Amino acid sequence: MKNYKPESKDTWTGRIDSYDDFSAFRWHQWVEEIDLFDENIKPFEGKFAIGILGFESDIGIQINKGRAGASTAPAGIRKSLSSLPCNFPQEFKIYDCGNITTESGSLREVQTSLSIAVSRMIDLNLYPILLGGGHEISYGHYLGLYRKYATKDQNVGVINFDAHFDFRPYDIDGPSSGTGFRQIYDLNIDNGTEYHYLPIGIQRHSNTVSLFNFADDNNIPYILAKDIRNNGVTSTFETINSFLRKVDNIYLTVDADGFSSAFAPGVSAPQPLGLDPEDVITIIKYIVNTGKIVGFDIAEVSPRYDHDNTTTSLASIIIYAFVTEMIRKRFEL
Ligand SMILES: [Mn+2]
Repeated sequence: MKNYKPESKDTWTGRIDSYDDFSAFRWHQWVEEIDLFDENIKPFEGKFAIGILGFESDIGIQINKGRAGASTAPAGIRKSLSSLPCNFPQEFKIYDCGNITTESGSLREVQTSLSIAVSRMIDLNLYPILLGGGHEISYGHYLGLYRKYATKDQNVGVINFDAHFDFRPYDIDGPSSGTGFRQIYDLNIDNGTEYHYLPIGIQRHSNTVSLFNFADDNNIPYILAKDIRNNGVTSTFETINSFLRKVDNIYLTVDADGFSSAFAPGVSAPQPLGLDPEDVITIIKYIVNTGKIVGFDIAEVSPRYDHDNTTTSLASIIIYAFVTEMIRKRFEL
């Protein structure tokens, strides 16, 4: 497939405490690389497996006039994931499904490739965990989920941890990393399906008045980072609950610039203020327990601006928290 390459077999490496005691295993000992488009692959038949897919793209960030660097994040985040403990039942499997690259084609073509890969993962019964790449990952990821889950009476809502709304119009510069949720809006409007979007961690100083007006005019709820800071994480549950009641399926995305740069220095657009990772993990676990999340990703990590792997490490911990809670729910632990 265009813009797709499986991950090489020597990526997942690290310390080995034991070759046969599973309780001493780390993720790198449990990950299996697969070629998503190998015709001999059969759908996973066990209880729960995730598929990890990297999105090695800076294109959307460049169109958005941001600083490139996120295309190396999938490699950086995989490295951090490698050493995580295998804190799960052995029935749980992790497949590395490779990467979407930007070798040929425009952003739209790359997003199409991404959406095909996501749909293929769902056909193979692999739960999508995607590693961005710029936030242009969202339109491709969503499109792949939408194709599989959106029907006349099933919608696919979006929850986005982000300092930015990322729903700017794209009639002047075309789609970018800052327009994904407007493209998702248009996709739903064009198909007569419901649009549900909840951004969490919005900063007043990082979005124009026009974007707040767009949210208000379209009844799009949002949670400001400062409201979580001032009123505590439980103060968000009312807004989140009312959103959760309206959505059948959820695409969950985390933009690393939703966090303060104290926690996430290695991002495309650093934020002096921002969310505390502990609060984000609390909210993520809360949403996981609805059982409605159908795909998860983390975007905008930029290793070239990182300090001592702080941000790739944070990304891996967010993924670990998400996956661990998913496993707890799926295996009823
Ligand atoms: Mn974003």
